[in-house]
Amino acid sequence: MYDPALQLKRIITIERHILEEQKTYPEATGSLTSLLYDLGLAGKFIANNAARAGLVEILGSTEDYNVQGEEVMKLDRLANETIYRFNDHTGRLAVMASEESADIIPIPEKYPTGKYVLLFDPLDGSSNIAYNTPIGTIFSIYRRISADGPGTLEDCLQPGCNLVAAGYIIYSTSTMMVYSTGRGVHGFTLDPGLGEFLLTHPNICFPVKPKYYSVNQGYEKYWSEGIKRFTSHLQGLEGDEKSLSMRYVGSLVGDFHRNLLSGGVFYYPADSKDPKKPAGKLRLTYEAAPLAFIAEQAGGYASDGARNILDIQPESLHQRTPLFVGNRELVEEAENYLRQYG
Ligand code: AFP
Repeated sequence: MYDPALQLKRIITIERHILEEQKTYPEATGSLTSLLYDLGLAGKFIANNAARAGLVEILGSTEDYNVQGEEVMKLDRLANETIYRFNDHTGRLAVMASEESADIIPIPEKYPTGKYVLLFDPLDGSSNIAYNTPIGTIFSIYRRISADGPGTLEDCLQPGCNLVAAGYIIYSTSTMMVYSTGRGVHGFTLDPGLGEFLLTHPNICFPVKPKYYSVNQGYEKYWSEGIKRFTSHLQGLEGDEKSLSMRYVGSLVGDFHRNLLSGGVFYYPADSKDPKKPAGKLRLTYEAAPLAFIAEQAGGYASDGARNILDIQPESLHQRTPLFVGNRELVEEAENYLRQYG
């Protein structure tokens, strides 16, 4: 029988969840809690605009190029601006860095600085905007290294193992925010009627039996022998193993999220396609490290093919890295193939 009291008891908003997590850290000041909440708010704002993109004609190119030389879509700019504006004045951050900006983003002098550092990819997978396929925002939160005053480049160039929290917001059939503060991975679905993120996926772990592998197989001719053999292995062509299904959206958040829930491995290896990008396309700080943190918290693993992504000390803000992420045993198999065949 429908029991409204029981129904209401089951509803856990993201605010309540974050606050309850905060209680487990007696020394917490509430700053991280508010920062995560503000990121959720920015996510709602971006989701709202993404859903109306076609209608309000904000979809389309700004005919501008970002620091990666990629075309900047209008929605990218809006997402970038949204995250910056929601966080520049709160006194929680020392500095920010965005995939869309060449340099670190200082906190305006008129506002106080705080103890955290925010790195973000405002709208990952933006070449998918025009096709109604999933896109996402990825964020990373570190503690500042510098003592006080304006944050520095060094604050932003920390290895993933220093992450305090990381997460993503996926804009798709529904909008979801998935985050971890190092105590498991939790997913919240936006209820569009309430305008609230509600806990729908507590304690997400990679299923033991993986279902999918995700890679842009169109680039096979640019791959090393090790990547080719690893892929044949996943296809069940080496020996009499079962094959995995292949799924690739071309939007990292979409591909990662699906594999997190279904089990599998995503990889964007180093290839010989573009001599200017020998380490592949993905960025260590904005994409690989935060997803590696989520993956580890969900029982998985992320590697650049030879070492744990979380151990890599970034040397520059927009550094690229090969990325293998998903079920631990699949990523370790990738490492073995690369070790053996290069
Ligand atoms: P865009 O933001 O330009 O769409 O790039 C998305 C992305 O950085 C990442 O989300 C995808 O996994 C990857 O690139 C797809 O790259 P390919 O189109 O080369 O497969």
